[in-house]
Amino acid sequence: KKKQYSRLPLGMEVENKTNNEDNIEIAKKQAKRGPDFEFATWKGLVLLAVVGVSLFGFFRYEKKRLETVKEADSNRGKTSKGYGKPLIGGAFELIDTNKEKFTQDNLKGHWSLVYFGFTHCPDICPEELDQLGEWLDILKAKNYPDIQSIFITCDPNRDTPEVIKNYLEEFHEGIIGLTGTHEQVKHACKQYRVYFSTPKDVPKGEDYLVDHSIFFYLMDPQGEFVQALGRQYDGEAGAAKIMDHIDAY
Ligand SMILES: [Cu+2]
Repeated sequence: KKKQYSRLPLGMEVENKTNNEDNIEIAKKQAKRGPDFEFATWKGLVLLAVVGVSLFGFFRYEKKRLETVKEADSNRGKTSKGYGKPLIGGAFELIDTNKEKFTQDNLKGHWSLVYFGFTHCPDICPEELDQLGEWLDILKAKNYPDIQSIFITCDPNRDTPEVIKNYLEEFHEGIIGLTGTHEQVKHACKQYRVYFSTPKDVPKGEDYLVDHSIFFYLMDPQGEFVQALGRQYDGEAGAAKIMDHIDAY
């Protein structure tokens, strides 16, 4: 004889119920519990949907996070085979606009954006520094931690601490300006793979060209390079990229 399982609540034991009275008993219980069962099922489905959507959201977030981590690692030159020397960044020693020493160690404990430029730059540096200000405002509006933004001159002959200080007053507040001797600046540029062609000894008043790269170098709170943000990250794309890295860190 076939047992009727189809309308029995889940988990209910029927294996040893053979006599008719028991079957009737079960049917009664079943009739009593029926609506509960349906309600439970409905609740279960809602719960399942909620869990499903949450998991989907979580995995999507996690996937994006892992992609961002992977991107940072590959930017650093870190491969699956191990940890190579980062291609960008490293020790440097410069002075800020208060003539205080500023080194690689000052990058630690904050996210930083490092930019190389020079105050005589006719248009690119002002545009880029405005761009930096826009990013800083977006991040602040979204309650991200303060980013330490650093302007390193590629023109130490002309860009003394005073000159840089006056220059940076035109831009977003809090930008740290750095300079140093010709050798110190040359070394810092080398560490960041920034092309440095500024002549060393130029008679006062004589004009010369200064080359520099148009990248913001995003450094993590350990002072390690994360990503170079070039022109393709203008506007909100750059702010979004920075926030992705902070979220993924
Ligand atoms: Cu410039």
